[in-house]
Amino acid sequence: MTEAEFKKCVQGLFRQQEKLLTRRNRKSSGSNGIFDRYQYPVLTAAHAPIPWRYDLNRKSNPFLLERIGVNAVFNAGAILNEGKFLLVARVEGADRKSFFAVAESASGIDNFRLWDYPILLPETGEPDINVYDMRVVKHEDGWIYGLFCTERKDPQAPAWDTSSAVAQCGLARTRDLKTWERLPDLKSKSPQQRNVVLHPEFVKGKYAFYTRPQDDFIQAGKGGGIGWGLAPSIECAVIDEEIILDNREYHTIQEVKNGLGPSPIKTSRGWLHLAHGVRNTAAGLRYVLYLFLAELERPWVITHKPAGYFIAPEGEERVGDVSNVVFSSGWIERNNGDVFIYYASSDTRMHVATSTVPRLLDYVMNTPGDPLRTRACVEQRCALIENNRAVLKDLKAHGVRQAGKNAAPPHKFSSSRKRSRLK
Ligand code: M1P
Repeated sequence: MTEAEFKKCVQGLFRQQEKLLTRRNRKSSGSNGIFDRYQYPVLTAAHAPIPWRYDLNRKSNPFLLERIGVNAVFNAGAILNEGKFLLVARVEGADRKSFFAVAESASGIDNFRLWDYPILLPETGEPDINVYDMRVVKHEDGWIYGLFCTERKDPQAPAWDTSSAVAQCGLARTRDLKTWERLPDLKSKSPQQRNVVLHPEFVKGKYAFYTRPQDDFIQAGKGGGIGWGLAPSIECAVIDEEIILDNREYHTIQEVKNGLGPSPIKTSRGWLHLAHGVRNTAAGLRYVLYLFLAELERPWVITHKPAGYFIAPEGEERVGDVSNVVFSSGWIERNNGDVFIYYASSDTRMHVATSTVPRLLDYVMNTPGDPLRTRACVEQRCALIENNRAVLKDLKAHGVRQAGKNAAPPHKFSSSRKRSRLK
């Protein structure tokens, strides 16, 4: 490449990326009334700045090759800071190691740009091999905390086993998301901790954590799920006792595992939570998002929990490095009650969905819970149909016509008739 050709190619790289970074994002059609999806992902590997990936010096890179690739950008924490929507994204290099980087947008739905440098996170005395999935929490003590998963090779694993890891909760804090102070990792009785989230307020004068104890906890017959525990200090956070706040449950969207997403939103009716549930399928694990509400005074007590999922992977979201996954570790509530839900699809890219606190509360408080039996589920649906028939009759009386109306009455079989028909 001549010098002129090289320059042209460099300009081409920037021009192409600029198109992506300035692209407008619009609401997709077909909302279910609970939230709106958007046409494009908000952050992808292609959003990683050119200087992070290319050596732009013709002498050391005469073919203008991409030197340090980025594989995916996903599972971001989120915070509104000085009026800007900030995502603390998990950026995964082509080398499989993840790190954190802040992306900023004025609208929250498009034009996210990563800051010039990724976060250079301080290490503890026991260096992290990999870090991922930071939850960002503005705590009432005045600090912004980042809680993330830190993974290191399992020291107990035999030499041939090069994949077993120990996952624990790493802690860091900042005032500006640029300079970070690393704190010792959270200590609990569980040998594995992922998806740990800090509650934004003190509870009984202590720091409160949502946890996800594993292995020993489950083997001890305690079930496992989203846990809750208190620590007197954050500089040396130790949880002595964990209780399970939201259990795994047979034949639900969270039968294999679950984990909390971002820190909860405080509403007049309780703490609003976003979490992920995992179930098994013949095609592997399926991750979906669900919501629940907990008491204001006793945040470890759930008051409302709709059955099933709130967001499940759809369309292109279904495919990626780990397919059939949606995962959220960040959402933002604006003063006017708008809620921006940031979720990743298939461990590959970030999306946004928007809703409002009143809508989400209506969904959480008035959607029936899971009765855990198929017959009871059908009864719930029949009750809805029955009510709607009365409403529709009334609407018809006022001249509203229904498209594709099927006037057949609901079948009401007695148990014995049902049995004979099924034979
Ligand atoms: O691959 C799906 C997700 O798997 C893990 O989440 P969990 O521990 O809840 O199963 C994490 O590795 C997460 O980053 C990933 O998105």
